[in-house]
Amino acid sequence: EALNPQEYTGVKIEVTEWSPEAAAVLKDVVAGKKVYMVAATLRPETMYGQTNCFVGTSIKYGLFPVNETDVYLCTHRAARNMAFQGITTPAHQVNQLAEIEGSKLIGTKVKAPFAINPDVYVLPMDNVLATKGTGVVTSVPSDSPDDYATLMDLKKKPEFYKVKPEWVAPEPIPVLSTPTYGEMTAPALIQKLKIQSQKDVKQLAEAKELAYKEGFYQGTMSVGEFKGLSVQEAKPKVRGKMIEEGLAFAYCE
Ligand code: A2H
Repeated sequence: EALNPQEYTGVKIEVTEWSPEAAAVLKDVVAGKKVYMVAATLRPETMYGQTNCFVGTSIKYGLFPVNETDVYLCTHRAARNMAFQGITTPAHQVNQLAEIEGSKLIGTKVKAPFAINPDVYVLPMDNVLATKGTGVVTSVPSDSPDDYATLMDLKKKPEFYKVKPEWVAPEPIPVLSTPTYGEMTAPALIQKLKIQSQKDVKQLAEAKELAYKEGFYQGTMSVGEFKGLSVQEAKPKVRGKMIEEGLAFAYCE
């Protein structure tokens, strides 16, 4: 991977109401500031279909000032990369305001930019890697098999995962349509490959590959400003709009 840098879109998901556990740790530290959870995605064109924001419960997240008014929430590793990419100021400096465990963020209310239903919650996902992206994953269950499998688990066992049922979206939101799977690529593949839960990592890797190829090469947008355009054409356009509106930025690693 070191030889093949990945360009992500860092999506700014604004915190609108902390969970009680997060408020206890962070409220004073970020008083008067805007805090954004930053999710790294390779599929910016799917952001219309966000239904929640995932964190790893045992991952440690930091809060990092971007400028006078804004603060980013992500892993320290990602903040360091951002400081070296000129995303945060002063350049090359990582100034961590506070640290919080992912488990305490569960139930925090956030605003997902460009989402058709923007008011969503922070929920737990088992397979979030602390060593990739920002450690924050925005969930698009219509097009990401991992996201859909996790959503199924949370719906089936809310108590086990310590989430309130009302935090979990009842259904994925259609974003694009493909000839093979229609408007629900991820759910169709989950069914086809008989995936039971997020623990079926091997089949999920296969589903992810199939969903990505079908969506990218055969998909047509079914919602948003670029409705009717191919996914290939829409992808840079949606990304560009999000960046122009200050809702996202380029992030590499
Ligand atoms: B993608 P790659 Cl709709 N741990 O965004 C686990 N997964 C992570 C992560 C982390 N720390 N950081 C990012 N990701 C996910 C959207 C999406 C994504 C769709 C379909 C497929 C898809 C909505 N979730 O990814 O290993 C993020 O989920 C499959 C390629 O760098 C990010 O894009 O290739 C993707 O994995 C980056 O994975």
